[in-house]
Amino acid sequence: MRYTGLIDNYKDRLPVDDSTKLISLGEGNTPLIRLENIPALLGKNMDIYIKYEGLNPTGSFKDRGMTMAVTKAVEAGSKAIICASTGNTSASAAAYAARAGIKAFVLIPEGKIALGKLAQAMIHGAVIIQIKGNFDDGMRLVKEVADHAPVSIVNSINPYRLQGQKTAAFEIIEELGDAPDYHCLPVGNAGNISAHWMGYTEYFDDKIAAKKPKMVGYQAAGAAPFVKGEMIDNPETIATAIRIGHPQSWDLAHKVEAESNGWFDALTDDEILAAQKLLTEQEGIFCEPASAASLAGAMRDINSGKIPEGSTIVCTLTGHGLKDPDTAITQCKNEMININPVMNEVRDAILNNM
Ligand code: AN7
Repeated sequence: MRYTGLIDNYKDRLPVDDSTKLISLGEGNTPLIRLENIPALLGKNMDIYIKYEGLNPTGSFKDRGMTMAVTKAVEAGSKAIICASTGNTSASAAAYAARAGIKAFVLIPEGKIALGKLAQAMIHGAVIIQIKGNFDDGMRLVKEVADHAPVSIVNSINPYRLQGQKTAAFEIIEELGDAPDYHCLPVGNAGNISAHWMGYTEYFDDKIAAKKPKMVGYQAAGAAPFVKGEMIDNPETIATAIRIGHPQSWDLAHKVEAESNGWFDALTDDEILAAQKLLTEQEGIFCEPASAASLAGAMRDINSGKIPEGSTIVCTLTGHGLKDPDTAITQCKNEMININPVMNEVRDAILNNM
């Protein structure tokens, strides 16, 4: 059977009917990869799984929400969508708008989105509006302008986004046979952690899962309003995807924390980059910096015993590493070897580096 995307796969659990025209690029159904080498390095007996959301059509989890949001926008007769974005939402909105034959307007913080994401928004033909401000400024403007122009907002304040994104939890339960003990995610606006909790709760209530996980949200230290307990006006982090100080799902996320007995914590940029590198070198999995916050946090909490030995853990890697080539190259200090095009020099390069 050909896989035709997550709405088709879960149509009984999503707000569509037989007459709804689905706008899909085959999103969802992403790999759940068991870590082989990192648990041994930690010296712990742990089942750590990576939900590799970077393998969605535009390279991030946003596609799960965007297929729903754009499907419903088109169904409602909308001819244009709009979002503020740290990059991935704009890339996804641009692609799904192209697929639907409608217009995408994207507000991005000038100079603060990763190169791959900018390339995507541009090549798909979105109208790119760079603002001299950050994501939070963009979000405020998008909400204001939606009352003055015929555009549908496709940020995660659009409830269809979370409906689409909850399907990641369904897939995990189906593959593991139950929910994990802990689910770790990077947190920006906190839409995704809230959507996962919706999915876990739905399968638990329908007795498809016997348990629900503790939800653990990790932020970048310079952009950690949930850890600080209040909004932040000038968020800063190398993980530009989660450079957000005024999360849109503030109340929802606190509900998730309380209901799941989970917690929020923050990682420094150095910790985030170290986890990104460890994952690429030890497991062959390349994610963008923001995504690595989930593994960085999980490793810290495993080491401290906060996440006990023997637990089953899922870490979501929200975006592909190719989204941000600059940060990847900059952090690789191992220099390239430059040689003349002769065999001896190639041989020496090999023998000196075995
Ligand atoms: C790779 O694209 O907010 O906590 O505008 O791109 O649901 O906000 C991106 C967020 C984590 C945080 N990882 O998810 C945007 C945007 C990556 C991301 C998050 C984002 P939420």
